[in-house]
Amino acid sequence: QARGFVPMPDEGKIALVRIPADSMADAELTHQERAEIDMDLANEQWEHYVELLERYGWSTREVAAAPTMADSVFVEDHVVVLDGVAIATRAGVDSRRAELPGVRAALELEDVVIAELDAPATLDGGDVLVVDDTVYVGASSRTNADGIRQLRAIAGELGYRTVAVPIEGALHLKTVATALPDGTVVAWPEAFEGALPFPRVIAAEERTGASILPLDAETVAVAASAPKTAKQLERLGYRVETLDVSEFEKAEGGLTCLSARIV
Ligand code: CIR
Repeated sequence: QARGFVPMPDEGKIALVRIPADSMADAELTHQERAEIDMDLANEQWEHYVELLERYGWSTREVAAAPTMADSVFVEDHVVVLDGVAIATRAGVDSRRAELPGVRAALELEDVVIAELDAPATLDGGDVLVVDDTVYVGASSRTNADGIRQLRAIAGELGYRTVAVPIEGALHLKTVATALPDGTVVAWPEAFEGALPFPRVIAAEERTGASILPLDAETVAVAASAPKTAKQLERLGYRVETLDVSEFEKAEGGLTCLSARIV
């Protein structure tokens, strides 16, 4: 029995965030060339991001700053939440594993059950997209077969089915596919081998437009780098908030990875 789409309640939404590291210029890069990051601008963009979440009813919780951990702003990669169970992941690059204890400490303050993935599993939260009762997991350079197997076991106990999705030329599944509040997936088809696995899907007009962040049942945040996709989603009837995340895009991150939405 599919659980069907339940609109996000406006009360009680919690998102973990972590202030950008001063060392973000040293962020991991996989598919991109290094470009100079303006840290003042990055901090300003991050403040706007947090303000927007709060404007749409999210309570934000700050994970303790980690100034020497270049990628620590991308909290989403360390936790996958399914039905009140927060699964602490095991990051796909060694350089990012030290980010987890801070995220875990923040999770322990919340009303969630904590589960974890064990070695040799690797999985980044950016690879996990939940739509209705299906967990799509990117089989990326960060998420290995054991990570998918362990996630499938936990998700199965909670009543979800898990679908592994090979992706190419993109860091994470959610770099190239995210879901609108009604469960329709917005995707960048070129990053997928063969047919897209999602039952309801539209193609984003720009690549960065495939990484959207639902704010409430009527509103989505879209990166300022994807103006055509913003228009496309407005035509579908959504209110669109655009956010400039240029400095995070230089670190190969996008809108979703800047927070972990845990409730
Ligand atoms: C990394 O390579 O891990 C970071 N530079 C970017 C992580 C982006 N995370 C995400 O999209 N969930």
